[in-house]
Amino acid sequence: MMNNAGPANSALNRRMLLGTASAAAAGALLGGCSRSALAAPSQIPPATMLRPALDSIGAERNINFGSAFAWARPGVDAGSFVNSAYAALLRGECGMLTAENEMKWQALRPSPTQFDFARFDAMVDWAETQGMKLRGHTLLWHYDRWFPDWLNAYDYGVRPAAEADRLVVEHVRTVTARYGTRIVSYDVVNEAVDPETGTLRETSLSRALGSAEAVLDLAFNTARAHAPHAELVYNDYMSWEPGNERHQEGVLRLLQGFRARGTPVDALGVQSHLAIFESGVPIPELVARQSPAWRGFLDAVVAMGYRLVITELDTRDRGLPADIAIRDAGVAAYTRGYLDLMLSYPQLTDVIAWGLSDRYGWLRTFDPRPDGVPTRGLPYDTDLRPKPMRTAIAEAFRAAPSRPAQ
Ligand code: 9MR
Repeated sequence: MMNNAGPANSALNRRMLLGTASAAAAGALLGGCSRSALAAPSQIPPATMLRPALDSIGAERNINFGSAFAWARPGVDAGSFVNSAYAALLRGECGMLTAENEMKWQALRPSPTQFDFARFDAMVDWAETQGMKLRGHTLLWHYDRWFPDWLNAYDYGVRPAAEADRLVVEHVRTVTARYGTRIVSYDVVNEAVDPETGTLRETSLSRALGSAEAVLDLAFNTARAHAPHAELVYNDYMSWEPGNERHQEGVLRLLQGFRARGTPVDALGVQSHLAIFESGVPIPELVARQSPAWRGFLDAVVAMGYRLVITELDTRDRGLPADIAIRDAGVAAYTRGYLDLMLSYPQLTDVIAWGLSDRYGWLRTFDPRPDGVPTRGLPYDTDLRPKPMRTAIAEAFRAAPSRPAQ
């Protein structure tokens, strides 16, 4: 269904993209993006495609596979449909996509009174022309570090609670109404729990409205009212590595609170930014060591009736030696151990990687290895050649118990 109910201020002529979606057409629309950032895609060799696709392998067990995709970033060519080699890889492997950044407030809300849907519209259109489902990330990243500057400095006036309510409702309603059933699942709230303390983060919105719980509940209730078809997800990065205990406890408390207050939350988004921090420990030992506590956490989540979604899978390799063969084997084994555990839960049906190629992942810049060699945390290398991590995902899907069709 097409739903253009939102503000009609898109700078793009949507019909230019619908049906054509060519790299040239999309590239011509990049506006503010650096032109030099777009020069590189022509140098990328075509992807080495394996068959069957990961999404098809998953489909045999009723598991969907997908990836984040992004608009061009300064200094990095586009991990996106504007790059035809990468677009072919996304199309070839995925049944579902998430825009990595372009649905965030920072992207959609240049000011309190404006929405700018140009880029995200183009991405939604492209995904749709490729027959791929879309997840929406995120209606509210409840963390002031990632608020637009204007929202951190916002003057809520003489009735702050009413104004905060108005802002949240306006945002969630406008986005969900604009895309209608074109978006099947939303990370309604992202990263509301402080990992150090396990308590909820405060922001200008929570201070104005009275509590963080009130802001999160409002976002979910508004999403349910305006996107009744969609799966509503609380998404966070508590992970299975040691050191995440406070974070996990905080997420469990939040999920219990949602249930106690009747907040409409369907699933926990387990981001799954995995990390091999320790060196010299055999991977099977790491997996065995981390599994029991992680199962305890997941058991508690599903016991409350939540489904699970892997929303942002990648694997940091800083604990492994630089040698590529050793590193790739370690990343694959670690990812496989994790997926085997996760897929033993029938409540998990969607596995989304945070990008398909090491060429584009956020890990390139977020946490460089001490030895300076580029990280290799995604299923394809920088030249779009499949790595052992791709095989690990395929084998985990093949070994997974089948789950009910959604
Ligand atoms: O990968 C994203 C990176 O390109 C952005 O600069 C960053 C800030 O918007 O967000 C990254 O994605 C994050 C996601 O939105 C939420 N979970 C953690 C992801 C990695 O930081």
